[in-house]
Amino acid sequence: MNNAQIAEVFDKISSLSQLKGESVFVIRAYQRAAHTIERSPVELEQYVGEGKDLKELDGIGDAIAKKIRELLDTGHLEFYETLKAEFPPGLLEIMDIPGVGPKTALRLVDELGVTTVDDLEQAIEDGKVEKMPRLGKKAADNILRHLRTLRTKDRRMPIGQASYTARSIMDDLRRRCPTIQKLEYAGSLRRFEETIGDIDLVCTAADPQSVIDALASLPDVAEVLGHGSTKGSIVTRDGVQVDLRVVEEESFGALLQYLTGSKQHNILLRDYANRMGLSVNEYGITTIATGDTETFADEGSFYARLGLPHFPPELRQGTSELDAARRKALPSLVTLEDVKGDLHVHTDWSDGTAPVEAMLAAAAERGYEYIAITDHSSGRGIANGLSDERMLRQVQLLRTLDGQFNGMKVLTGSEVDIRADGSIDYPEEVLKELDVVVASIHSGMGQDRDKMTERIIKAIHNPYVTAIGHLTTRLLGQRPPIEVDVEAILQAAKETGTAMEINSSLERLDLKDTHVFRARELGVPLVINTDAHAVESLENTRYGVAVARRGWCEPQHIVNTRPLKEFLEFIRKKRLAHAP
Ligand code: DGT
Ligand code: CA
Ligand code: CA
Ligand code: ZN
Repeated sequence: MNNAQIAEVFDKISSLSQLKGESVFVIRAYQRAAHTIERSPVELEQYVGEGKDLKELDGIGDAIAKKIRELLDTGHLEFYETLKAEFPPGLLEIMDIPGVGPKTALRLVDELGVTTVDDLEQAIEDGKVEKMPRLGKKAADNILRHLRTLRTKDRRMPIGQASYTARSIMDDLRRRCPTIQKLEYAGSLRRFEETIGDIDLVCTAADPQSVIDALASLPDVAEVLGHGSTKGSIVTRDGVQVDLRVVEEESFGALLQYLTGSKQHNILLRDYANRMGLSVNEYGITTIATGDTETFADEGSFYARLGLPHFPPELRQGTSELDAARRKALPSLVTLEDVKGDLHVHTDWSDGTAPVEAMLAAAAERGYEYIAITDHSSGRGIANGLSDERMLRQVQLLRTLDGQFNGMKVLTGSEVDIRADGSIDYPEEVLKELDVVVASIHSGMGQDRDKMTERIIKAIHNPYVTAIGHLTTRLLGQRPPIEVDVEAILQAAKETGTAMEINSSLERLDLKDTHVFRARELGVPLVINTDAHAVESLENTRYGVAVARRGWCEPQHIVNTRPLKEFLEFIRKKRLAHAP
């Protein structure tokens, strides 16, 4: 079991305990455990495997540690199963809908007699939920919105989950099959789609059968769908399908290309090849006249045979990439190495887990030229946001730390809340001390589209705002995006010289690829930020880079690829033009 799954169990136990009328102490203890586990940068499985004591983790005592071990060993928790059995069927499923708390879920189950998400949808459509006291039309609409997101989540998983599963299966396979040479993921995961239907793996190995056998016998397998000599397919206990193909070294490139897709890209490629008298397939390229098939050990030579460049997987969307290649106009996409700094970083001054110094040291380690520390502003009480006075104290500290880490420039900053009326936290005398101001929405997400758009545009017009953070506030598979007029917002950003953030967190990926594509077309400045709350999360930049690549961005489209001096010019330009 991974941390997310374990955390979910404790989260559910906490909710059910609340319904049972357990003491606040008990409820909080489970909540705290869930929180710790969810945020732990290390998988508990690994932690226990290394012989470490779970009780060293914050909020984990004897009883909870024992439950975690039971979950890790058996995949089940007797205590939880017994607890669940005390409640009506369907309750957990309905509680699972984001925005529906345990008490509301229990009311819906009791008063409406609904036991499935489908029943509930029907009840909302029939107007039954809006008539319930203390719920009403707005709550009913919200539930419906969340419920529909949940539904799409059932079919496809967020890329974060797929990426975690793929990595852990690949590690397992490598451990079990020393004859594996190449092993890569293909499909939508390699193209970096934000949701993934299934995981496709391609590999070469001296002993192909051993790899297929290993896949079928992994501990996490719930069902084996296929088990041949070069192909295998399984479903994990989380319901994730994994397809694996083992292929000869000489054909690896052709198969990887085929399985990377997209289907639409492959179709365009097939038409293109046909016009050259060639046919492309998973085994290679066949000359139609003779029936001879050439094989390709790598993708580069496969594309080269068609007179085409090697398409970065993120561009293989089957849109205009082939036309662009023919016109020799494929972009030189931004890479991880191009990024020179991170402008959205939290520390333990607000809701991050590491001290300022640790975040700075890790950023310097990555070779950054600059970094901005941007803890939460005080409007966000729950995240331990910084009061005016604490903010100014942090500014003092950051100035003394500037240059102390490999000469890296330390910029002062804040992630300020955009309030419901579009104003931002902090008075001018605080704002003017900050080099970087990332303004984000964290509350009041139910505002209607016009009001929300106006609210964000007002923040964009604030001379102190450097960038808008995670524009749509979505959490993939958990929370739908807010409704806004993205086009109008991008226009305002362009006019004012305000950057739009590509938030690299795998949970967010916000802006999303299509927004980035449009922003780039319009000439809106973009920044790639991690929003790191822990040292390890500084790694996430690569995901933001992948989103930028899907939006056809080159380095010049991303402000934080610029060297320090140019970057400082950028962040000061807007302020000088507009600030009093
Ligand atoms: P997914 O799994 O729904 O997130 O998306 P993909 O792109 O990973 O699709 P999947 O797993 O069904 O197939 C993997 C790749 O195999 C796909 O991207 C392209 C290739 N492929 C699958 N079916 C076809 C097909 O009917 N025609 C062509 N040309 N390629 C196909
Ligand atoms: Ca797939
Ligand atoms: Ca597949
Ligand atoms: Zn943040």
